[in-house]
Amino acid sequence: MTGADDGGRRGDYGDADYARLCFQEAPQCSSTAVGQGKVRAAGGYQVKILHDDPRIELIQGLVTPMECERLVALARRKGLHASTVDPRGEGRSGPTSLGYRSSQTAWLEASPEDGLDLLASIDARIRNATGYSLESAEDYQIATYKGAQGPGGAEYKPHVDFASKSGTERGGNRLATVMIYLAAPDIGGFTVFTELNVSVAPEVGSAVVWRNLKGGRGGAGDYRTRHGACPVLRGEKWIANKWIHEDGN
Ligand SMILES: O=C(O)CCC(=O)C(=O)O
Repeated sequence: MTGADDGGRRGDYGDADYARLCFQEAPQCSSTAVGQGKVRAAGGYQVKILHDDPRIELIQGLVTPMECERLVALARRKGLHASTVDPRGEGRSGPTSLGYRSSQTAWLEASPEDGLDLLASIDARIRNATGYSLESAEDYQIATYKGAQGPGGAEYKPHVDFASKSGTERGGNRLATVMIYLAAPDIGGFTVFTELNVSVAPEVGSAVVWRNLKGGRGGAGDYRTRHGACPVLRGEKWIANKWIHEDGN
């Protein structure tokens, strides 16, 4: 599935928890300092449990630094465009950024030109580490955020990843999100879960994973998973999103 918009779901502006997590607490904490500090092994990876319910996990070293660089190069080659979102959260109807998502994105399709060998290999690792089927997953969305001091650093304000209306998504709703950090900025760019008081420092090659629907397939959207990407203040941040849908899971 390819599209100009990412189906991202609108959040609120002027969010106090977002600001607090991004600007007051984030500089002191990182994925190693937040959460309950529990670790488990899955599919040969070390998985840090950042939050229990809903479960937010960090799969460490899912992708090597060289592979991260290759994904960035593939996205540059494909061409990056201003990120867009679905204003109503009803499907993939964009395109607009509505002033709350200021990253740039490219979609890598399962084709040799887009690095099929690498994408298929990462698919297999995600399957092993999470147990999810990727049968109805979307293509990899690569996104980049450019840094700037003060206002202007690219960000993605708080939102949820699921669609508010069921039945509007091909393959069902977005059951789970796997978000891989491909490049970490010098300052800023934490991923913050505003309802859970969790902030995650970008760690190259690691992936944050969470389930968007309560109880899994057929469940209602879990608004506790509301999250945002804090402004990047210096340097550049790159991520790869893999949205796993309900069908096959
Ligand atoms: O970049 C991040 O840390 C979060 C990205 C995100 O929430 C999204 O792309 O939906």
